[in-house]
Amino acid sequence: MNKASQKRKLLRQGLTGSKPIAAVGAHDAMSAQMIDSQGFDAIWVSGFGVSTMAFAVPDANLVTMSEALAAAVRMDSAVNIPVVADCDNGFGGLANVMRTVRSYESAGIAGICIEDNHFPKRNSLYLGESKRDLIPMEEQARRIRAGKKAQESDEFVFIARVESLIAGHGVADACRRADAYVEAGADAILMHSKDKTLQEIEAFLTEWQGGAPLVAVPTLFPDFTVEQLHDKGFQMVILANQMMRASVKAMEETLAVLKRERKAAAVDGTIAPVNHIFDLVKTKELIALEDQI
Ligand code: SPV
Ligand code: MG
Repeated sequence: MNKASQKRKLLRQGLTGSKPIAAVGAHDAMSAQMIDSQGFDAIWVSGFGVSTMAFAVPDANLVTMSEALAAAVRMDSAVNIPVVADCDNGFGGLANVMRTVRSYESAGIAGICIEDNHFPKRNSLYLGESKRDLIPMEEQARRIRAGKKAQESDEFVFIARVESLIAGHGVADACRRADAYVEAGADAILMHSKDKTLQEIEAFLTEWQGGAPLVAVPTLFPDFTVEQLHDKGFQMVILANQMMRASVKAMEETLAVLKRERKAAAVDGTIAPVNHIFDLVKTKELIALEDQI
């Protein structure tokens, strides 16, 4: 079995297993490698993270499909665990969704996630208007059906993301959309929410009859552990942006000290030693290999 097949199998097993999948959001190959080496189950290629850290642009469909795919491929080659790539709204209409599926599948990515936000999207955590339109449910189901038809193997995983609770359409709409997307062939449903109290999510979990594994992104209900969310009914939990935020804070703090002190030694005690960086990318092993050949 090749590596892509193995990772897809792992992801599928995780989605139906007795334990939750704990995924962490990465924004580049090194953050992905660190997540893998800490023993997490999957990498989430965060669109927010890639937009911010690789391009310094808002998470608003400014990164193209090819740029997002290249970022996902770099992360995938740095890890042994499955990679689930955030593909926003599929980068356009129905044909874009089909091309996205084909491109990510043939590049060896384990799975993708596509949301029902209109192009150009806004990040779901951005506090703007309280209610906004989504792609009509039938149209999004048509796109999911087309995407599933476009995939070559049965192994590739398509997660459909429902934005009803984020966009102010309520629990009944969330249930209808989850049903429609499962019916269209989605392998799992990501039910996004920014309700800190978890009331809407709890109502959805009570009302929805099910039919596919559920995925949560608990950025705005951060007090629940992966296991607690699993007990509530989520099979996969994505800690989506903590690595990006950790990096930004560390870099800002380091720069503030460098700006003030104007000498390298001022930050030496709080940053990673150079040898640790060499170790992270296996520099010694590379040199030994070169010497052997
Ligand atoms: C991302 O990480 O890009 C996500 C999750 O889509 S969220 O930022 O919560 O929308
Ligand atoms: Mg995103």
